[in-house]
Amino acid sequence: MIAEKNIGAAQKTPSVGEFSQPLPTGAEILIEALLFEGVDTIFGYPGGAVLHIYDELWRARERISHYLVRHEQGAVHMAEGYARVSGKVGVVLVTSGPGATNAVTGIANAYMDSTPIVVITGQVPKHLIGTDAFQEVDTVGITRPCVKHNYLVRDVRDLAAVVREAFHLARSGRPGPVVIDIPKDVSAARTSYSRLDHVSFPFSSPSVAPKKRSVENAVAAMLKSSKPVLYVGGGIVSSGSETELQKFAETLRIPVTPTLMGLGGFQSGHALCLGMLGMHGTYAANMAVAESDLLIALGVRFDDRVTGKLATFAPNARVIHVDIDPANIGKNVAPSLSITADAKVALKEFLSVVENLPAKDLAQALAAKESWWTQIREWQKSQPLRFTGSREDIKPQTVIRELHKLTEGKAVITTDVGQHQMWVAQFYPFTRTRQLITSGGLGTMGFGLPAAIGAQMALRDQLVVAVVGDGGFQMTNQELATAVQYGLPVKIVVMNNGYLGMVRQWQEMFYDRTYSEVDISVAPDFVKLAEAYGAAGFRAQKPSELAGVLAAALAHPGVAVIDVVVSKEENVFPIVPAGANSRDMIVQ
Ligand SMILES: Cc1ncc(C[n+]2csc(CCOP(=O)(O)OP(=O)(O)O)c2C)c(N)n1
Repeated sequence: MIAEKNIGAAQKTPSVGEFSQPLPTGAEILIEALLFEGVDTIFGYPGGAVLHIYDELWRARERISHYLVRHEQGAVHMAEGYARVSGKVGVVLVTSGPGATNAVTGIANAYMDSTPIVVITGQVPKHLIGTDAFQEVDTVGITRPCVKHNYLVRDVRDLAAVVREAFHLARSGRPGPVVIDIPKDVSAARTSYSRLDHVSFPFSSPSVAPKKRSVENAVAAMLKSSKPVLYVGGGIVSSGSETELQKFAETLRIPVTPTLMGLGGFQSGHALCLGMLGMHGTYAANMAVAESDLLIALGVRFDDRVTGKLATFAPNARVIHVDIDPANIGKNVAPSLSITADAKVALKEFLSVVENLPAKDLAQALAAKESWWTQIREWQKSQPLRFTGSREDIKPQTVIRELHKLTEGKAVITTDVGQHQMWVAQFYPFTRTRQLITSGGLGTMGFGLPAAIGAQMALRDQLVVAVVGDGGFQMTNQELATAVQYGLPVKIVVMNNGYLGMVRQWQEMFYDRTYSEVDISVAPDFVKLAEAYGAAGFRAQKPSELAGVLAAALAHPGVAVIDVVVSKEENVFPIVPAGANSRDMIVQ
């Protein structure tokens, strides 16, 4: 994992760039290498080990904008939000020691959700490494399990090649985070700089087309199947294959159920869409998977929040698994047929086979699925997503419905983790990819606000709304200062139930209502908090106030926090208890 070993392409063939001195420093080289990658935005926080880099960054400020955050975790979540809405690589710069450790939650989050980011960390000078020097941690060691790759750059001559490789790794294949740890003396050392335009990456094989035979076998199984389900995830988003997916599902009339990370990858309002599956998925989606005879899994990883008890997940189904990451295939569920490929490439291949079918074969395949659709419509009718309204309390589900109405379904939504996250997934029908930015794999409270700030940075003219819990908001609300400082007009809807709601729900349902350490009713006044940061604060306490307050806050031109006081003990339904069978959903 150190640079010397891993630079497959490190062509140490210097060509002198245009620098003030004959030979540039590591810091100058870093900036040039970042510019070469097209970087114009960095989220970061300075410190001793990165002072040379910050010094150069100041000189490069016309070409790269640096956004000063209030906590390094916020910087990484901002880079994630930025990357996920734009499809670009997000970039973070933090110092050694606590700067790096504060960034770890974000790095792990990006790893779990396959988000392309490059995190540059300062390190103590080389001669102090291993001496417990001030602000020294083994960043490469600490981040090793949660990065796609990491580097400790020991020689300034490697730096340009490392940056080139890091960006390539972050964005290629299954995207993810890459860490570059740069000792202070390396950022000060001088060498010549080569732009490495023509670097090849011997360690990465170009994406290969799926085998013709596998594609034909997969399509044959789909034609024959009388109860197929398309189970689609974040891979649809990363590969940008929503158009192919829709066309394919429509051609064979196969029902589609997206994961949390796949929401928007297939239009929620589409007649073939069953809604999300899994722990808080719809009844129809979970029943369809439970009864299915063929599960076509595209860009998913069979997460336990989706499968519940693995042994009884889709018990009657043959599984076709398409994923770009071979490590994902067979990890949790052994497929009958696997295709290691980009989802878009695979879908195109499937389509080309289907489109050349004789009309009679296609008609036969569609006829075989008719009774399946009758069954699915019955499930949908008998158990739709629902909740009980109230005249006294604002119901959290109503907040999401109202938000959907007021934003005409078009806003980019980020969330924290908890009940509100699931209500967003259930009650805000997403119609496009990259519209919902949420922490799926790691489940990181505090993700919502910084992710919204990063998203807003990339999408200056779009409405970005963070829906957060009163618990999660208190983990990263200091980033309100960042939003205000840079004029990023995010709207933050705080679903204030005075509890760590999702934990309280589990305690109510599975621990005899023993509410152990979940009361967070002692909290700041969120309106005053917003005002203290120079943002606008709004509050809705009664159902009659909700629409008006939300509308006013969304129309506010700057950063706005809306404290929505919601019913305290609402539960998310359906729920599949952890480790249970998905057909054992509790619906209400
Ligand atoms: C950093 C972190 N710590 C703990 C948890 C465990 N956890 C999951 S949901 C939850 C409660 C969240 O409460 P709140 O933010 O108020 O949202 P709500 O569930 O009420 O919508 C907790 C503590 C977590 N996901 N992340």
